[in-house]
Amino acid sequence: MRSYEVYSEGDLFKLFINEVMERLASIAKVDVVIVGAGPAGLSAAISLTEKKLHVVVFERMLGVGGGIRGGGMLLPLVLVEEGYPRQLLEECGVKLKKIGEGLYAADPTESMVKLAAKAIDNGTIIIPGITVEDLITRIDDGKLIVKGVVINWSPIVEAKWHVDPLMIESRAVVDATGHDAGIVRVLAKRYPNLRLNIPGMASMNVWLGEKEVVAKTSKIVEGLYVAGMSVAEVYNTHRMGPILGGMILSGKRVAEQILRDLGVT
Ligand code: 48F
Repeated sequence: MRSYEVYSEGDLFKLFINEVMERLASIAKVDVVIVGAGPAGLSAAISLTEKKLHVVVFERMLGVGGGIRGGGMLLPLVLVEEGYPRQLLEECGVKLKKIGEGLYAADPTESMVKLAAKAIDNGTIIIPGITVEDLITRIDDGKLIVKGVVINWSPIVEAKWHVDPLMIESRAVVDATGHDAGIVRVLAKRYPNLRLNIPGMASMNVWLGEKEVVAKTSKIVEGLYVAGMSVAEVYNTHRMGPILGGMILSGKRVAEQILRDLGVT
């Protein structure tokens, strides 16, 4: 008999529950919650954990990679530009093929799982199957501050069951929900006085869109930041198709803003 075969099914249940409770308790209060495990969220997680911040990523689906998983029109390829995006993917061990001046091709699944692996190796906790459905907020001296997120199991949210959620405190929250811009939308709904207008993205203009999404990556209110395609939705910047550079740079930029605001050097 192998050593582990001494454990009955009930013993395994108890070991499982004790361990998972310990893990979940460790994320009750974190430095940064990132909503969405697409390229922007994963890039932000990598930069933040390089500075040793305690980061959790909640992902609604079961897998990582967001919209990139489908490549372009379900054809398994993604494009990557020269500079930091190429450098980061190479650091993660992603195989890149030069297909034009300053332009590389990569496998979408490989790119996403290796970005996720680097984020995890740096200390990021990624939890799939959880939907962030609301925010924790406070008003301090008349100023709205986001203090964390409200979470529920995605199948519960999908089924529209009324099950009360649970809460995670954080010093910063990043809306990296892609085309949903779901967290900024929740804020707009909860606080109509903010008059947050979310127009949606503008039509395709690849190179302009790639620049805009980085330039507009920003803080929405104290404690809440937006990165990746959520930026395009919130600020009506242009869409860009299956290309990774803007997403990776937007994730890096939001991390730099958070580090500055939290006073981390
Ligand atoms: O959509 P997604 O990949 O967003 P991104 O990181 O990258 C956009 C690119 O995929 C692609 C592009 C533009 O040309 O390159 O469009 O900005 O990843 C967003 C992730 O967030 C999850 C969603 O399942 C996806 O994996 N998500 C969305 N809403 C929630 C969420 C939510 N409320 N709670 C948890 N996860």
